[in-house]
Amino acid sequence: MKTVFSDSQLSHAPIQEISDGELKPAVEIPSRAEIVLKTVKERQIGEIVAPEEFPIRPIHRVHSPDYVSFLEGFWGKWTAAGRTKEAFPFVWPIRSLRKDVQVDHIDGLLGRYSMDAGTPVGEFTYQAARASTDTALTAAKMILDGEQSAFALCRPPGHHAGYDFFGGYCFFNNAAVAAQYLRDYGLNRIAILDVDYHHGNGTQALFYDRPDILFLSIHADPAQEYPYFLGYADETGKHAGTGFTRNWPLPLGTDWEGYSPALEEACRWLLVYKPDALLVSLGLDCFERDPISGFKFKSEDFTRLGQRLAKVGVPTIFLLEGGYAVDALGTNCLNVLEGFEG
Ligand code: SP5
Ligand code: ZN
Repeated sequence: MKTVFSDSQLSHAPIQEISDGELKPAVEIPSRAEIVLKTVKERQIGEIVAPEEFPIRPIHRVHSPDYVSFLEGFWGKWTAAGRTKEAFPFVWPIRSLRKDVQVDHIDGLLGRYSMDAGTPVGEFTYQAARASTDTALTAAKMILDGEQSAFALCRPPGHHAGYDFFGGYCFFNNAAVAAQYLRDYGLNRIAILDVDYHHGNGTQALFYDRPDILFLSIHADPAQEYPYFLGYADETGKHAGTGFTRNWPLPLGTDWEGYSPALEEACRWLLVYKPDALLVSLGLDCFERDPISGFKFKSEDFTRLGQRLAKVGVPTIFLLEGGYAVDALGTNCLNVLEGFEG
């Protein structure tokens, strides 16, 4: 299968992040993409192509124009306020505060358009996020042109980003933008299977009331893990989308044996739904040595995952999401892709 990637996705280079009551070295870093790219070359799974540059329209089909403008203009406003380093939001318009005021202060805007304080925003974040989404869209176009599979080496990741917010290291929801693009260009039913360790709250929320984009997610129980406020088993969609979202929250410590029954169920839903295309939100953070996660996948288990997905037998786009054990990330990612190719 072909891999899509652009060097400008490396320009977003966070230094630190806030977690566990500390400022720690950032984990969503450029070397993640570099090691995956290096392993793609070593294992020779196919050609590596640069993404096409898409206009803003496919992003506006999923994200609010004011949110997109905020990200685009962010660095100018931030530096005009005298700030020189990467930004973190720290105040949010929750519940009893006002949501109807138009804040203009950059600190207010950061809170207005974010879900957490763990996602640094820097000088090149917008540019890198656009390139990451271009990568996803280029892979989608390959499927429309008749390819059976494609690998979108997306970075920054996307699945936590929602209609008008960033968070969880995500800015534009690459999988969601690609799914909507496939709908807009002729496919009728799209399925998204999210196997990142964390629940894909952004993707779920974007399509929660729609039957044309099935969202399935297997992840750490949000009662015990980020993002805490979405991803429970009783979330199954609403209105016309009722029954078109499914979640399999699993306990910390889950290994392949504990995981595969959920994967089997998810694959059965895919067989029933018969999508025209499958998008896999491919996090590799279920790995046993992932520094921020609590599942117990071994590198071989990622091969099994790819093999199982191949049996679904649908044109498939893999989109990179999380995974922070950088030394093993190339191996684990390519194990999925090679398992899929057989
Ligand atoms: C795309 C993706 O995988 N985003 C994940 C964002 C998770 N951010 C919260 C990190 C919290 C880390 N807590 C680690 C506790 C381990 N001791
Ligand atoms: Zn994750």
